Parts: sequence; C-alpha cells; structure tokens
Amino acid sequence: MSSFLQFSFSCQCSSWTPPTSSKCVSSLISFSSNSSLIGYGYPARSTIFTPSSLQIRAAPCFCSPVPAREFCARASLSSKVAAGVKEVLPPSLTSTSDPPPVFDGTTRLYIAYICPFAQRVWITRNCKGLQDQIKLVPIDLQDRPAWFKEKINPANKVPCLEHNNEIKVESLDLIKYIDSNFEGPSLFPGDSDKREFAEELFLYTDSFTNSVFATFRGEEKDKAAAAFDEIEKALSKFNDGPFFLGQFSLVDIAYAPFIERFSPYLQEVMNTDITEGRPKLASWIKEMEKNENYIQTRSDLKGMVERYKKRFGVSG
Ligand SMILES: N[C@@H](CCC(=O)N[C@@H](CS)C(=O)NCC(=O)O)C(=O)O
Repeated sequence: MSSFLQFSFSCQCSSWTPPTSSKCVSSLISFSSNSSLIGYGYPARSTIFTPSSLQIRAAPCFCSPVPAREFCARASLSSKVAAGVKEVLPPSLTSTSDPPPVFDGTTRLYIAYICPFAQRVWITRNCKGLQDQIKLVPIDLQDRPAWFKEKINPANKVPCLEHNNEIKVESLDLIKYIDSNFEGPSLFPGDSDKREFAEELFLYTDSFTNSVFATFRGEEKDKAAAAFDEIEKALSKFNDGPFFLGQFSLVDIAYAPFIERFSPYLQEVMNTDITEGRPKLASWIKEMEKNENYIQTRSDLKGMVERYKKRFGVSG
C-alpha cells in the first residue's frame, strides 16, 4: 500500500471515558489493513497515520455499556482530508528502467522530483485529491530512459500527462487541464476580475523567473528585488485572503515551486531575505507552508541550493 492518510476521528458515545485502568484497555479502537493490526488509538484522542485501505474495529469496551459494534458506528470519521494524503513516493525511472504500459488507460503524470514546472502539476493533482487517479511517474533527468523521448514526449521534457490516449505538455496548460477535466475542488475562481488577473499572473511567470535568474547570473543586480516587489504588489490586489487571488488557486501553484527555490538561494548566496519589507509575501509563504498537499511535493532544498550554486558558478 503506497499511500497514507492522516486520520482523526471522534466518538459521540457520551458514556465513553478515557481508560484509566487495565480493565479499560480494550476500549481502544484498532486499525487494521488486510487483517493485520497496524495501529490503535483512543476515541477523540488520536491522530494516527494509517494506510488508505484502513478498516476500523472497536474492541468490546468493558467500562462502557455501549456494544462494540454500535461504538464503532458512532465513531465518526472526521476526515480523510484532515491533512491530505501522504504518499510514499515511487523511485525515479532511469535508463535501465522498463517503460510503463503506455496508453493502457492509466492516467500518468511524468515528472522529475527536482523540476519546478513538474511540481506545479504535481501540486495541482494533490490539491484536487487525485492521488489514486493520476499515477506519478518520476523520471531521472540525469539518466533519462531512451523510451521517454521515443514513446512519451519527443521534446524529452517533464512534465507531461498521459490521459485519454494522449500526451499533454506544458505545466501551465496542464494545471488548467487537470483543474477543468478531473474531479476535486475547483482551483480557479469564477469571478471575472480574478480570472483576468490570474491570466496576467500566468503570463508574468516567465518574466519573473528570468528576472531572478538574471540576478543569480550576476547580470542585473536589482532585477530580482524588482521582481519580488511585483509579487508583493500582486499579492496586495485582493484582500479576501492571503493568496494571489485572495483564495488559494492555480496562480499560487504556478509560483510556489519557484519562490520555494529562490528564497533559500537568495538567503544563502546573497544574504537577502525576500520577505523583508514584503509583509504580503511573508504571509503568503506562511500560508503555503500550511498546505500539506504542497509540502509533500517540496524538493530537497539544500540539494537544490547546491545545484543552483553550480549552475551559476558560485563557489563554496
Ligand atoms: N515550459 C515547460 C518547461 C519544462 C522544462 O523545462 N522541464 C525541464 C525540467 S525542469 C526538462 O524537462 N528539461 C529536460 C531537457 O531540457 O532536456 C513547462 O512549463 O512545462
């Protein structure tokens, strides 16, 4: 079983009291998967990580008049969504890996764990709760399998999505495609002003990243600061929430993988805190860090800073 979910529950059984003696130990609720016990907890006291094929059983409770089965029925699952689905990530496929059975009806998202463009699509898939419908296929870009270019994407790039016997590419198109063509919460507002602003912000993504990279290359010292000022301004446009369009949306997803990389690099190499004097950006980062669906896609930031240092010729 590869996915895990954090599960919490409450019990409406008014006669239940926390066990205080060994006699009461059987009031524990046990969690089992494929008949093996994998965890247990006290009603209304527990948050437990369990496989997603979880079943719940309540053992008879000697200190409660409520029969075990009823007890179990009264326990209400407050949520699969308490903290999103936590996946065990598959290993990256390399030049020696076999290709998946392409166009067999499975929807596959080809990514690289280090790729910010791919991360956008991965976050979208997670935020829509599509972990079971869209299978992640990570590719090792440093040791890419030949079949990836031949069978999947002639451009030899990630991300791409295999869906309905077609391969679709381009991260910004893919996040919109997934949002519109799959189930799950909508990640794009209906409000026309917000949609218009979202399109402006999608268009600005390349210019934003190019400006920051220009500073990283040492070409234009102030370009990164100006780009982050634009972000601060954009985050100030709607005041019904801390995100670009007020509420969380595809726009946040488009920027998050880049801001996540730029921030520690600027801090370490240029001694610059991007949140200084930018309270909206500070609060956006804080809010994003609460989003478990996003957090699960974050790459090893230390390794990333080292890769950027190499790429931009920074020693030490
Ligand atoms: N514009 C594309 C960019 C995708 C892209 O550049 N992906 C990189 C990895 S981060 C890649 O696959 N590079 C492989 C290569 O260029 O050979 C998108 O938004 O999806």
